[in-house]
Amino acid sequence: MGNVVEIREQKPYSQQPAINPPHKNMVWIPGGTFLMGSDQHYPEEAPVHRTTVDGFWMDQYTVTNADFRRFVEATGYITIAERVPEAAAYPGALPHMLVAGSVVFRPPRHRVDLRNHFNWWAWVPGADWRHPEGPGSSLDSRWDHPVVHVAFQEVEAYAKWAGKELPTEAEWEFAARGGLEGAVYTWGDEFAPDGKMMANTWQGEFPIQNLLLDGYERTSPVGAFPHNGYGLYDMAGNVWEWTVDWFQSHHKPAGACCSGSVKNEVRETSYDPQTPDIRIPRKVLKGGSFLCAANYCLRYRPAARIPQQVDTGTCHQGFRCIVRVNATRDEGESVKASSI
Ligand SMILES: [Ca+2]
Ligand SMILES: [Cu+2]
Repeated sequence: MGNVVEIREQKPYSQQPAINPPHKNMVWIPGGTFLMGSDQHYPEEAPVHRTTVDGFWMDQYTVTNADFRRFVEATGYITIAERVPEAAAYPGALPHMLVAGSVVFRPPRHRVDLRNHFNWWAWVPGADWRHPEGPGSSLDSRWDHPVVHVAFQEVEAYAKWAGKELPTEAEWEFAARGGLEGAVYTWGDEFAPDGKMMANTWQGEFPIQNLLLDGYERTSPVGAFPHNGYGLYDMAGNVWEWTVDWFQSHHKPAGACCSGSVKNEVRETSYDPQTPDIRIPRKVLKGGSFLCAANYCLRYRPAARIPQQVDTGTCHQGFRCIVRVNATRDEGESVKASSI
């Protein structure tokens, strides 16, 4: 056994000082044991439990429209929102739903029943990552905003293309907490310290009154708000972020206010109880979005989580990537060993 291996065993990667980011705009998340979840908010976040994650590198920013354009230009990738759904895959779907499109937030003019999310979510033909609010909208002033309307498979494809991976829910939450044990928000326990807005959320009465105290009605440029203790931006608000974990809950998700799963709602109501195998699995989204408001969905917190069907992107869902060191550990060791 060579010296190199012995040194590695004495000093695990997660405790090593981080010096060489594998890509630009990535920071080292040291890993450790932390209190995951919350007992003070929504039932799906409970119970608080100790969780341990290894160290890893994480994108400081969510993937932007400019980043995603580079991926699409290099690979020719066509997202789910840009494809016409196959009728066979959506039995019972109305013909007008079988067009390329995605789910967009449309603020109602009057106070509405908060129990019915169709009051503000609309299936919009032609909505996709290049047209966040549908035909007529564009990315002209939004190349530095998070890409949205991305379903899980394109997020996975992007990560692979970039030589990165997607975080687990535990890795994401550990990183979001920025070293603050048990704090409500990624920056502490007070929503707006000294009146300062720390994230792009919704201020006012959702969904009819947006006071715009943070300056943004929809997405904001990545990095527009202060970073957390690990140098990560937008770990609260702006857009929900995909993780690789399948959603599980001991409780029925309370409303799933922000999931915006209009298209899949159609599929669910068309389910034949005899064929449960056509159900669409759901992953955990983290971080909350510009649509999260205290009166309805206080989810711009690291413990918050909602389920989302893997085939569905919306106007307030994006992602960021990580790089795990153990994935390259063996390679690094053999390189090191052979150079001795
Ligand atoms: Ca806002
Ligand atoms: Cu929300």
